[in-house]
Amino acid sequence: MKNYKTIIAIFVFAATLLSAASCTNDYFNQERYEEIIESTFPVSNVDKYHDWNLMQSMYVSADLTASGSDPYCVDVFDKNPKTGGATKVASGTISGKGVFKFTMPIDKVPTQLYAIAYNQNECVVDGMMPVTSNSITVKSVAGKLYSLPSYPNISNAEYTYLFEETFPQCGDFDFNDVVMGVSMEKNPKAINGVANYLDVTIRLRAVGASQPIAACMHLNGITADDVEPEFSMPQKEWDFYRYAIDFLVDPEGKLQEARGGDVRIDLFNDAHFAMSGGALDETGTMVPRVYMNTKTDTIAKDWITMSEKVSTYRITFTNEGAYNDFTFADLDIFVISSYNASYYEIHTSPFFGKRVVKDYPATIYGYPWALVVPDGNFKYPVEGVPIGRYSTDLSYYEGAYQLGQYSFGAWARNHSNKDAQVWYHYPAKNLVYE
Ligand SMILES: [Ca+2]
Repeated sequence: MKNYKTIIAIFVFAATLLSAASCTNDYFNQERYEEIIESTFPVSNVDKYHDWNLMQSMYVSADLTASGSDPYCVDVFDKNPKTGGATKVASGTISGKGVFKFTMPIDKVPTQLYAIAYNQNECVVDGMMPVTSNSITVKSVAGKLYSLPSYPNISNAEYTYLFEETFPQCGDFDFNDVVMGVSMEKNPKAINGVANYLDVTIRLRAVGASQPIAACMHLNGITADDVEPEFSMPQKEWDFYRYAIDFLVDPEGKLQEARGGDVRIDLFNDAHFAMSGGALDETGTMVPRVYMNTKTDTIAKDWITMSEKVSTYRITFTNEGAYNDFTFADLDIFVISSYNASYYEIHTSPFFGKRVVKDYPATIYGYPWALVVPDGNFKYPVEGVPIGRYSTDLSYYEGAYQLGQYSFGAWARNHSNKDAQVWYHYPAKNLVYE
């Protein structure tokens, strides 16, 4: 019965979308489309007000006027960086007084954070600060100096961007079609003496897809007036802009303009080719169109294991306010896949429906085809296993994150359920890629 319903839904869906492509947007039956998605999404009764957000916006309020008007870098850590195992969660640059933003996982807002304010010559704040109303205060005291920080091996907070390639169609919602670990490091002029750099490091972890997928990075709210026109990335031994979706062109180190006026960097044209490191299949002419790092079974040989591919993009900010306020909540990394002769962009929340590169004829706001999980060690589902499943008929949780009240399904059904906001820490054994 269930399968029959799904087949009919997919058939109607294809017909609906066909009319969308052949006519104008006005002929697209949005209501019918939403019904189809509702009936095929693996979790039933999804929260209508879901924002699919796992990040909390946080603030650093700094007053360094007691130390003069020189710019200082303020670094924030989740614990004392001298004791090991600390992660850097934020950096900003402050001359005198100022505020800057960062994000923390919504389920892990701490009661205190460690802050250091320093420049090339001196350190004026060094200690644990209480968190009040998602904010910490960093204040220097006249004449009080600490030794300059030199902490080896402090990692930056890394978030995981997960994509389902099938938008605007339903898919298996395993959210592993492209998996990227993303971290940001602010390296301000107060430390390097040159400029306010933002380094975005993207760790391409998996491509659990069989069709070509491109990717792009849009810096929300950042225009050409806020940044230098050129960015840098390390030279690759293979061409990130070759193959399949012959769509994005090599930006050759120049920031491009997004629709609406922000800046963007096209990342790659073909996730398989990027992940393979430029390797082709046994014919030597085709991109290996197989699952990469999402399968381990020995039955079908439609998969390979690849090393992760890491790239750092350096953007130079000229607008200090924009630099300080730029957080993961503004980092719109998305993928592009083709369906029915159109290219569709698949964005994470809150960028659902954004048109950065080109227009496309469908939008749906209630359901996700992409997620940001605020954890660099997030274990994504193995091929074909939905991230979570719940049907009111059966009333139990399934899928890769199925731990009852701490499951993806429970979160999908109620976005403000505090217990369920921790779902991403509780993978089901053998249903995630390890
Ligand atoms: Ca997949």
